[in-house]
Amino acid sequence: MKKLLLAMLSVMLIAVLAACGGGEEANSESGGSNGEGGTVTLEASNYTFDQDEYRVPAGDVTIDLKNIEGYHGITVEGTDMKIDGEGSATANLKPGEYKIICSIPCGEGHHEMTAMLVVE
Ligand SMILES: [Cu+2]
Repeated sequence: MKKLLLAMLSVMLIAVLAACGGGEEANSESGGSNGEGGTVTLEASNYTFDQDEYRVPAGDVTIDLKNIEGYHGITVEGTDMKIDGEGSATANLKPGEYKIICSIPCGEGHHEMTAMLVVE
């Protein structure tokens, strides 16, 4: 009788351990900096970006920059993302608001060339 009880206990213990392991896996997939991320496309012209605000899920965020008019680049404050002219950059971003600024002195409206990257 005692042996049966012991066997039942150990089966329960294994079940509990397995459940815990599964939970941890799920957490590491959905949590922190390993979110889905995404790509945003910025179109730069003299002297503005095509949107004031770009929204993207947290994780590996890629920015594609296109120059529609003039020659512009971007830096994203608080990250090491930097693009001169056309191209793309990727960084792992946590939720927050990041200011995008034109990195190339492109003309008289240069200082107004800002936009917001909202990472959710
Ligand atoms: Cu510019």
